[in-house]
Amino acid sequence: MFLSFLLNHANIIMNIIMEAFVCCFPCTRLWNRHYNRVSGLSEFQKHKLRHDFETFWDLNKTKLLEGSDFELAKKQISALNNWKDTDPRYRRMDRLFQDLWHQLVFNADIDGDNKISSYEWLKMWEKNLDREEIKENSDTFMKEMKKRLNAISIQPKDTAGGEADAADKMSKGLPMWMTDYILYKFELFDRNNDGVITMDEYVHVLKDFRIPQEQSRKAFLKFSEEDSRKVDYEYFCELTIEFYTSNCRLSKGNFITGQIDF
Ligand SMILES: [Ca+2]
Ligand SMILES: [Ca+2]
Repeated sequence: MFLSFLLNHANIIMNIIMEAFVCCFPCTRLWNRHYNRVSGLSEFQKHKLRHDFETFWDLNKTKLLEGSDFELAKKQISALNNWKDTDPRYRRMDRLFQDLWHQLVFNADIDGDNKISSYEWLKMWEKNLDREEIKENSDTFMKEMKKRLNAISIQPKDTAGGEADAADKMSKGLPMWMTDYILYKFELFDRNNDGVITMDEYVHVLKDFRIPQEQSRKAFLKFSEEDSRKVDYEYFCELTIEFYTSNCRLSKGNFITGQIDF
């Protein structure tokens, strides 16, 4: 009888014991916080998000995201693209980075040290991808995405008039600031500003983020279906949203950051 009670309530009992242990030994709180507490994301999702954090965000490789990473990003990206500070794309990047940094600190900086650790980054995504959170945000997110699609100056040539449909087809569940971030990433890759990302453009940009050319070529071939599918803004949005939201290893969006092994 007693054994049966223990078996039926094993989870609850373990949680009570763990909580009591953490109260008695505060150092275990730290251990839990850093290694064991992002349970809302799969190991696969964490792996993808850590790669994104290390490759595209923590540019000075301090394992922390700070204001200085954005300053470095601005320098690196404007040099890569020859964007002068009068270029609308530079101005948009500048505004975006300021906004991104404030949003990240507001949403992710749990310990208030004005730095985002990879743990805090994962916790933010765990919250973003929470089903209730998705439900609340999705309508507003889609409205913003449509606005970006309508306002963008580099309209995909073959999809005139299909902007609203394009937004409707997209997955949901991303924070609002991602609408600007996705446009910025597209403009970063689309070096000749013709509305399509080619393999050469993609490989060239990722080389600047220390991704080996052979690897980024393989990644491009995967998400472009052996270079048979045009990577225009609509498809890029689809892939990027898939990268952040999908828990399926077969999703083509998994490869959009140049990672091929998971
Ligand atoms: Ca850093
Ligand atoms: Ca922090």
